Order: sequence, then structure tokens, then C-alpha cells
Amino acid sequence: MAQSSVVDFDAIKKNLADLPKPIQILDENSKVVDKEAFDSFSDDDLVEFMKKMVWERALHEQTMNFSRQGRMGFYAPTEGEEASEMGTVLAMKKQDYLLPAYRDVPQLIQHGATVTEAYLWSRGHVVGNKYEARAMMPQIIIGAAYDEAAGVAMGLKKNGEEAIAFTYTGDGGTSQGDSYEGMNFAGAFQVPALFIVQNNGFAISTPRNKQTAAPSLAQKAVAAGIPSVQVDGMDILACYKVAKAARDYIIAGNGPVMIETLTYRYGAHSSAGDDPSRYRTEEDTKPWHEKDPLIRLRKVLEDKGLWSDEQEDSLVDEYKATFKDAIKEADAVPVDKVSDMLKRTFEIPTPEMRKEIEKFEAKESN
Ligand SMILES: Cc1ncc(C[n+]2csc(CCOP(=O)(O)OP(=O)(O)O)c2C)c(N)n1
Repeated sequence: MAQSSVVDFDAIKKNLADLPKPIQILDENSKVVDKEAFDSFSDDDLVEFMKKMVWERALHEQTMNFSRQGRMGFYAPTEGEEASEMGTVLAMKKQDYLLPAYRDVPQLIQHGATVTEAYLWSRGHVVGNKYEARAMMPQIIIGAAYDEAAGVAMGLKKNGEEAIAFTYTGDGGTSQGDSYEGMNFAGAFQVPALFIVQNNGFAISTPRNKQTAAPSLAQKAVAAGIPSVQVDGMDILACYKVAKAARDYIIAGNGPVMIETLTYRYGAHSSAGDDPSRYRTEEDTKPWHEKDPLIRLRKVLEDKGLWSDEQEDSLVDEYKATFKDAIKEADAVPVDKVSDMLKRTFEIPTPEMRKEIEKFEAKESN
């Protein structure tokens, strides 16, 4: 078919793929590529970022061990995503409201939930659904946290609070209607919401390029009138800076922002036991290990004489001891009874429910 004289769709399509380079401060070889941004961090900041990533990896390793011992319920591995997760959450303030998905448990803990609560959430225990922190329990329905965030952000705006709602989904989550609806609402009402997509390459076994023809996932915000950006999700400095800039922009009353972090999940999708070797090869995975966020920052710190293997090993031991205490604490929380769950469903139970409650109470007292 001849090209129309009034419109050149080929050129429009090509334009869509003409993307700016993802934002980066430290490249894969630990070389500083944005000196001004790098110099804005003190040595203490850099050490703190490293500690947070070491903490997250230790959490992952210890929690996987608990999972293998049959002591966890659902758990979504986070190894590889430390820069994306810690970099973004550390740019938030305690008054901000977190709407996490299931892979965002480390951010939930950083934002103020306890590890014990996170473990109880994993077991489906009600105590794991309530936090002192401003946060909702992790969302299992993919993309749905975007709708929750839009609603919470509307509430924050109506209350006149100096706070934002921030939320996460994966690449797969951006293929769900919910994420578009959440962003559309947030854009239409210019509410203070930060939408983060952790593009880790796969939605379980489905690779990102089979889910969508969009050249970037960040572009998906554009149709909702939301400014968006891609960032190197293996560079914690870039993730932090971009998330902080987004928060400042939103707090100044400019409406929502969306950030796509380019990251990778090293392990399986979940502790339920999918086998990643069935949908990706070692060749696919190797380049991502070479971009590892911990290796990248560790080298900078070692060159500055701010870090050592001994220091890291003793931190890992210290962190793992806290996770072991947390699981003991979770074990000590009485198991949630069916009758308790029924009693919580309505303030005044229906006659049918009252009968069910009595039935279960009788069974449970045996
Ligand atoms: C609405 C909905 N559909 C399907 C599922 C089943 N499911 C669970 S996780 C997942 C893949 C999600 O991938 P992605 O959004 O990329 O996040 P990731 O797990 O990689 O962090 C799917 C399809 C679900 N939880 N919710």
C-alpha cells in the first residue's frame, strides 16, 4: 500500500521508538557518568545506600531459607532489584503513603512495617495486614495498586497534606487495565501520586517484549498526561535521584509522575517454584549479573576506602540475626482462627454467619 500523503504512520511509529537514554549516574563499570549528580552525595550517603542494598539482599537470602524450611507462605524473590527498590523508597518521607505489590516487601519494611509483620503477611495472617507505617498490605492483583494509589493520592490532596502516594507494579502490571485506569484518574485529577514500574524483564514466564509493543513502559503514562522517565534500575544513585526529583515535583503541586526502572529478577518469580530455566537462558541472565547493583556501588566505595569484605560480612550476619528473631516472633503469634476471621467480616454478623461462628468456635474449642 502506498504511503498516504496526509499522514506518515511509519514515521510516527519510528518516532515512538526514539527514546532518550535511561538516566544513569554510575555505569555498569562503576564509572561516574554524571559527575554533578554524583558529587551531590556525601561519603556517608554512599555508605548508607550500600548498607540498604546489603540489607535487602540478606533479607532475600534469609527469607528464601525460611521458605525452603516451609516457614513462609507466599514470597516473591527480590535479588537483583535492590537498587530499584531501595533507591526509590529512600527518596520518600514517612508521611508518604505506600501502596506496594507483592515484590515490594523490602520497601514496605523500609517504610516502617516490621519484618515480623511482613512474615505474617506472607503467611496470610491478619496481623500482617496492619502497619503503624502509612502503607497498605502488598497487592497481589497486578496493576491494582495503581488504582489504590490514585485514590489515596486524591485523599491526600483533599486533606491538603504535604505527602504523596507512591506505588509499584511490574512490567506485566502495565499490561493490565487497572494500571491505565489508575494513571488516567491521577492525571485527570492531578493528584500527588508517584507510579513506579519495576521492569524486571518478565511477567512470570512472559518476556516484556511479548506483553506489549510499546517501546518503553514509561510511555504508557504519556497518554494520561503524566510525565515519565526511564532510569537505570541497577544504579541506586540514579534511582534515588530520579525518585527524589519526582517527589519534589509532585509535592510542588504539579500532579503525578511515572518512573520505569530497568532492572532484573535473578531468581524465580516466586517461592511457589517456577523454573526460570524454562523461559530464559544463562546467556540472557549473565549480562544482568554483570550490572549487579551491589557490585557497582561496592567498587566505588572500595576505591574510596569506605568499604571492606569484613565489614559487609559482619553486616550480613547482623541483619540475618534480626530476621531470625523476626520469624521467631511471627511463630509466637497465635494462629488466626476461622471464627476470628468470620467475626471480623461484619461489625454485626448476619444470622447465617452467627451460626457459622458458633460452629467453628465449637470445633476450635475441642
Ligand atoms: C489481575 C491479575 N492477573 C493475573 C495474575 C497472576 N500473576 C501473578 S504475578 C503475574 C506476573 C506479574 O508480572 P510483573 O507485573 O512483571 O511483576 P513481577 O512479578 O515481575 O514483579 C501474574 C500474571 C494476578 N496476580 N493478577
